[in-house]
Amino acid sequence: MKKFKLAFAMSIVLLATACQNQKESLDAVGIMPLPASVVPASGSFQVNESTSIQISGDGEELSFISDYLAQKLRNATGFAIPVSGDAGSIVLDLRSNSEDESYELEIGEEKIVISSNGASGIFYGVQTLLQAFPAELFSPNPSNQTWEVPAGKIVDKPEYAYRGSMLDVSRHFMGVEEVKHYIDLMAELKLNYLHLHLTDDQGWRIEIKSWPKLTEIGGSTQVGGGEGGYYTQEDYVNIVKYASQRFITIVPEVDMPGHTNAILASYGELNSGINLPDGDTETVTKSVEKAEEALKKSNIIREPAELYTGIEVGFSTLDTDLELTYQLIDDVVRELSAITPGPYFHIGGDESHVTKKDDYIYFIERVQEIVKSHGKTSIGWDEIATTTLLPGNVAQFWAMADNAKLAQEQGNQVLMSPAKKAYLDMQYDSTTRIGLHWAAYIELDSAYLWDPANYTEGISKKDILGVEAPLWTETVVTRDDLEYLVFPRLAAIAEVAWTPMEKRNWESFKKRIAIQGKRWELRDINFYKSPKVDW
Ligand code: TNX
Repeated sequence: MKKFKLAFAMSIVLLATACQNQKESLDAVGIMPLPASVVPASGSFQVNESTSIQISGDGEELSFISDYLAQKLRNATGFAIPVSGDAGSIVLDLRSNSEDESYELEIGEEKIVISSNGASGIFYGVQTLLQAFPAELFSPNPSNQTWEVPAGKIVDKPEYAYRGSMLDVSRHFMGVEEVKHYIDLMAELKLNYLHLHLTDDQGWRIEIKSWPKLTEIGGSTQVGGGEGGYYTQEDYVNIVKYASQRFITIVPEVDMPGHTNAILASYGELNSGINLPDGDTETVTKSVEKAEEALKKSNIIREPAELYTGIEVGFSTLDTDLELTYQLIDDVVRELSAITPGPYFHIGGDESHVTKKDDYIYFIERVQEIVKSHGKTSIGWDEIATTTLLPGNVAQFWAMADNAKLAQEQGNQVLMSPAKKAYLDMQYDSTTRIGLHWAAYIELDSAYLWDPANYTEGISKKDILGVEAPLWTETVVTRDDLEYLVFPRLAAIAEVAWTPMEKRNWESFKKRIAIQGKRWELRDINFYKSPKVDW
């Protein structure tokens, strides 16, 4: 009897070790966003002291990517991981130099090959490979363990061309290091556009050399009255470069003609004196009319507006009849376009509640021409679709389905950021410490369970440029605040934008996001532990 008990105990131990040694399958490692196709094979590849990286193909981009991969592997494993053009067990094979974002990742027992016709494809293949390792690979400290990836083949490409996020650096300013930290985390999710909301009523955050008071005065505060801040053009160039190395294009936004109190506080000569921060829309509109009449009758002396540190919206407007307004815009668009390599310039255009409709139309149409004259394509919040859009310009849907439809009818594409699904500043539920809830409470499953191509009547896949998740920062002060609202929802939005609808599945996402959670945890990312997930 004793013998039998012993044998039984031993077999349990053996079974347990066997289970432990049994490698995960490539389709269970938790790749985020889910690739288009994953075919697991038996066996695994092990990184050890003899592992090296071989690059095949040319260019600065490829050498950046190989260093990026080598650095991550070195940090975690402590191995040397040399990079060369001659030989290596991890091969980065850049076959041509197109814009191709698709890639193949083949993991065999002796060799790993990532191939693509574009450098961005190689970069995404690297992101996928890193996620195929144990989560500890993401720890900043080396750990002593085996570093294995299960064998198999992944063939992958994104569903949408534009996969983005937005940071509102106006309501609360965020320094260059904070933005870079955000870029790092975006890149891991294969996001490729970062929209910077650089100006709003509360603050102007980008140096404009020909209008220095925009930052001197307009950048001097923020929501709650803190000291604010701004990027010098050098800072901005630095961010643009850091992002582009990680295949992220910066989209600068200068919000106008509303959301412009910081401009009007900086240059009194631009202020028609009709911005009144309080009052509901109707009373504000009446005041506008009164003020306009007064302006016409008298030679009113223009005075700077007061700086604004509250969180109301819709009370300010540029003077659309004033030539100096367009001089300012031309200078701003010119200076900012010259340091923005990406194709887009975001002109805002939202919530101009105190701009008369005809003035708004005249203004947006004229500003689109200015942007075009500086070689850029305009994006604007969905309200701009109530004007005549230039071909190729993009309306960013956030609230009004009718506006998205107006853009589509004009033959223009829509960028999908429905506030009820994609707004990262919305609270998870009524107990969330920070955030707003005017559009919805957005739990993780809600952020995941929607289809951009089936969200708005009349807007289908071909009308959609992509998906963007904005973070408005009225209530976001620290890095912890930001991380808490952004993660894990940004991963959900990244998958909405990357993975074809027919492949997406909440149960699968739920399992993979728990693994992603470990990767974040190892770096002290303050993500929200949604009760919908078994973390
Ligand atoms: C609406 S969305 C705004 C922003 C606010 C945001 C808060 C949009 C185009 N305008 O000015 O920050 O709500 O959720």
